Amino acid sequence: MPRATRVAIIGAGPAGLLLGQLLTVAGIDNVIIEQRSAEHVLGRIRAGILESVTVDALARAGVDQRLRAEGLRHHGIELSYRGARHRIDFHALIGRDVTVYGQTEVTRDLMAARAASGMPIVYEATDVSLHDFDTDRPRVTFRHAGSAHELACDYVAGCDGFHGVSRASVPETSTRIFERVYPFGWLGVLSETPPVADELIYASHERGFALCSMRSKTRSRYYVQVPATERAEAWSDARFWDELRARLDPAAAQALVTGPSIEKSIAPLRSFVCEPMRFGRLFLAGDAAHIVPPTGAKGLNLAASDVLYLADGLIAQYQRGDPAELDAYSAKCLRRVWKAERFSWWMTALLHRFPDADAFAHRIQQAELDYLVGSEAACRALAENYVGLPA
Ligand code: RFL
Ligand code: PHB
Repeated sequence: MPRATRVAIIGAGPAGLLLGQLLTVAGIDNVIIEQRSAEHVLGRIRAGILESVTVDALARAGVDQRLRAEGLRHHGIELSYRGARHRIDFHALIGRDVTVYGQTEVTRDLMAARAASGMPIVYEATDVSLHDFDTDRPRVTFRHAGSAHELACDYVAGCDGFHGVSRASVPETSTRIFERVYPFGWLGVLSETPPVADELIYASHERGFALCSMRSKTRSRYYVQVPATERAEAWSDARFWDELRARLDPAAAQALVTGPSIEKSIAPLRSFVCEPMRFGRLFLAGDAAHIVPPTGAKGLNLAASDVLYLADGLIAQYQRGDPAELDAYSAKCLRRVWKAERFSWWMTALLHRFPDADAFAHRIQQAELDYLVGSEAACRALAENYVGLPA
């Protein structure tokens, strides 16, 4: 176990693994410390849509071979409401597209690259604690396989997600938190069945929102909006498929191929931003600093853009002794983060049923959907945000 490194990275989700790889490629020593096992990290089914900025970041990290071969390029999405579907053609509107490639696969590719690089990664670390990041000599302590360890470093990258130790180590008086918790969650099912359509369908229905997504041409990912208090155990596969079918347009409901679920879980929906994203020599990146509701497919992509900025800042510092990019890190990230927060909040408000919405709110929501599908300008605004704003 190394006793010192340049950058200590807390968390081996996509943010931590990608940062590790970008630094390794640039010749900057780093150690990743993760509290769970590699199998546990790979078992979490999460995001599925990559922006081109994320694909480019993975290419720069040298982990895009399988993504290029197996990822599905999608030129648009479909919106379904009042029994009909309306296509938003990203390619025609703005000449760009997105790639369908699961977060699990991104993580698997990054883990393989880490193993090949020989750079240290510690799984199943417990009692991870951050010390002295307000000085020039930060340290990370943790326990692993029964013994205590201390790692001295120049910088700490807090990539340990929403519930991690990094943000929690910062005094509350040094942060400002912005938060919105939604009164519903998404019940998700993964199944070894062909997707109902060639592209994603985002459905707004009086029974609630539904999303038809996919991982490949033979594996589907579906979601239905459920109350925040709901438990996944209350949903048999049959109940899930009936509810999904009820929220789709007749053609999609007819075409839906069902099968046993491989995974079923509920994700709460939340908007959250912690400002700033830097505290002395501690930098927060990804879900450790911000959460978006999944409606805009932005969570994983924001984690990737934070990490790109952080890697560039650390490279400028180590290779040229130039601290300017690290100094600008928080402000630069937050500008992009807030635009993604706005878009994700807007998509969520547009497509979900809110339990406290009155008749006026319903009419406004319907009018907004009608305006959107009838206006090229509005469709272009959605397309521009969905495929991802420039890094
Ligand atoms: P992650 O993926 O949460 O990884 C953080 C890692 O840090 C570890 N960790 C610690 N390690 C050491 N010490 C500690 N004290 C630690 N505490 C935690 C954790 O075990 C974990 O391995 O954050 P990262 O890397 O920032 O990546 C962000 C993305 O994972 C996230 O934005 C998206 O997955 C969000 N998200 C979704 N985004 C989408 O774009 N589309 C989706 O469909 C979608 N579904 C989801 C999601 C997030 C979910 N969460 C967080 C509950 C579904 C769920 C259920
Ligand atoms: C997914 O495939 O899991 C997915 C796709 C698009 C979203 C959210 C989740 O907006």
